[in-house]
Amino acid sequence: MHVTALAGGVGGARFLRGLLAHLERSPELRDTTVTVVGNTGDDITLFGLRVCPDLDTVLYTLGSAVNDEQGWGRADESYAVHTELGALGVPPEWFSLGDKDFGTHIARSLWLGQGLSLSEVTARLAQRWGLPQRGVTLLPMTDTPVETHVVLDEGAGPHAVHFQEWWVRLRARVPAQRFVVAGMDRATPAPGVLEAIRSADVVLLPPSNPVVSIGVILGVAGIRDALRGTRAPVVGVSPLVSGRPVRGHADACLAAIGVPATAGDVASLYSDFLRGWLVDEADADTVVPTGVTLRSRGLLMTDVDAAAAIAGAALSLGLELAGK
Ligand code: FO1
Repeated sequence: MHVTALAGGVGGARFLRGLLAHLERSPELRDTTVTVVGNTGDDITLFGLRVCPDLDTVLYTLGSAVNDEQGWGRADESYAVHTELGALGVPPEWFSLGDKDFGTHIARSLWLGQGLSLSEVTARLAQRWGLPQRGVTLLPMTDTPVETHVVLDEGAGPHAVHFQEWWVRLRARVPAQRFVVAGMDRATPAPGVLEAIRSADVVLLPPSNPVVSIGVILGVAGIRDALRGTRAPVVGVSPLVSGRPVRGHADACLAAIGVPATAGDVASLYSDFLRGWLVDEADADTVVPTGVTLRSRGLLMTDVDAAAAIAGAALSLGLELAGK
């Protein structure tokens, strides 16, 4: 069996870690392969290095190397380079890159500079973290450099900042007017992305941010059409519980696009291809688009076991909808 998942940052990575745990614990599912299509809208160039936070969060989480408390970056990390850059007055001081994490960005930037595509670089990094051995292929949504920018209207009037500046420095507290993904007009899906969606048995949408993670992936030409056309049921997991994001600032992102922060309204964003929607038991009475099968259960990914149960429930719903 083959499962394809579209993933953003921490929520996506934790869900995928749960999915792998579920597959590895279920004898009948053990041969399942998983393709992850990762968001690259969060990418940023800092100190001349290309940083891909969402891809790295998936790599480190599946490679058992993530800082579990913060959900991103490496465990047992030190910050000597970051501190030295601060002493030198080299901005930005608000974005912390650890020393081990710097290694990833140096290798990635070196390989990109040698002419490798982001897909090829990501495959090398995935090897480092043992993903292929676990049946996982991690693909960036596109090899074209893209960056999400956030249009704000504060102080000097409308101006745009990089997504990371809004998310990390401003903590999404300044209302976003809109999101603009620079480079998206030229972006084409990375090799294998459309095939992975078209040939999947089930497509999963983890509880990732519906606007700046899943929404950005859906903006790459051809991906939305592939989801509409695939024979695989597309099943999603709500990133909201009782109208609040489990983590992150999905509510602020939904406000910017004028969508109410409810589990049902997030499902409506996917109504042209969604077949199944898993919500928290607190949202069991939410209204979903016609034709979407709604299921409810606890959705807090408090540990790997909880995430495995949630991923297992999403996969079971997909298999049921596929008649398998
Ligand atoms: N998030 C923060 O809140 N503060 C940081 O300093 C920070 C640094 C960072 C470095 C590498 C990386 O891969 C992720 C990092 N994140 C940081 C997380 C990141 O900003 C976001 O959580 C994602 O981009 C949203 O999916």
